[in-house]
Amino acid sequence: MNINNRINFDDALKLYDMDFFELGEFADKKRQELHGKKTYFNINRHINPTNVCADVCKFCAYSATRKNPNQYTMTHEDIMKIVAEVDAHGAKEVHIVSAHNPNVTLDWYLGIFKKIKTAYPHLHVKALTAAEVDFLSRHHGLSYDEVLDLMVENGVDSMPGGGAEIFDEKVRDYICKGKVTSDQWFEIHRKWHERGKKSNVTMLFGHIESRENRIDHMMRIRELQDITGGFNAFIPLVYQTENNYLKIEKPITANEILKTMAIARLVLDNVPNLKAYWVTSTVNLALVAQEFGANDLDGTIEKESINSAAGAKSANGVNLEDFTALIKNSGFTPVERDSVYNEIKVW
Ligand code: V47
Repeated sequence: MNINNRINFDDALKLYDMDFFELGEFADKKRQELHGKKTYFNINRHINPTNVCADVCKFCAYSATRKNPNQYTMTHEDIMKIVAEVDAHGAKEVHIVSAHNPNVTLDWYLGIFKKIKTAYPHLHVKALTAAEVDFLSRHHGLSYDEVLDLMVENGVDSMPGGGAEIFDEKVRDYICKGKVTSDQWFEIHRKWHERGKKSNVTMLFGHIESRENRIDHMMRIRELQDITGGFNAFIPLVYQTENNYLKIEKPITANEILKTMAIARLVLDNVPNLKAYWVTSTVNLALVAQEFGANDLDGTIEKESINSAAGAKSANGVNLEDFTALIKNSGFTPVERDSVYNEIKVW
């Protein structure tokens, strides 16, 4: 196999039947060609300001309108208090993602970014998934362009990759009917990239989707990336099974997760970074994923509410010293990066 040749749908699917370790070696070769032994991470904090949601995604355990009776909506003051703490801890990025709350104003969603950027201009604001952009557009009668312009004006630096779930329309309809469609998700990211901005793209896998659905998901990403080059990282999110309405027969195996990572590294030849998001894969598997194509482990996170609501052990993040030691002890070089992958420090 020549890892520099573009892989088509059928060949990508066949990679699942390849010898596990041979596949890993191919992905590792590609990873080393791009990043050597460097594993990137950043010092960041996830803030999830409200869990009140107008949408009803079956996989979500975070939304207060489903099984979670504990509704909350932070005030701007609450959020600014958290930002002050995380800035004092040396975080470089705040990753702000909310549910789709119909009870708050547009200024509640957008004005907070301006407040953060005014008080902490050095902090990178990664905020609003395409699903939130679509919700704000529908709820406030604005076009996508108008919402995206307001994001830029208020200081959003980059967009996270959430809300992508699985792009196949049939599966998407089953797991999250009514929220942003696949075409709309891509339209929003295309428009964001056209503004000279970067974003990420996720894939929620390990539930009812097929291998074909995963490859199709990757192909659609590769297609837009050929046009805009705006995606920084691909982030496969392993489905967490607790406290939600999407029941599955068997949880996905570590073997299948690592194969999917490796295939993503090979298929997404135009997306520079593959993130093993330790929150959903566990830290241990994320460390192994470094040998299956992953070159980024996200960050220390500090607090996280969306995935931990569904069973992930990420509610309180990880300690920086432990995190970098684990990367080193697994044979890789921990490199602290900023949100757009400039290197800050080799640990
Ligand atoms: O879009 C919801 C997912 C996402 C579950 O861009 C679940 O750097 C697993 O997008 N099991 C939000 N996943 C998180 C996200 C993200 C995370 C880290 C980094 C970046 C980035 C983006 O969490 C949602 C949804 O796909 N999610 N429920 C669940 N039960």
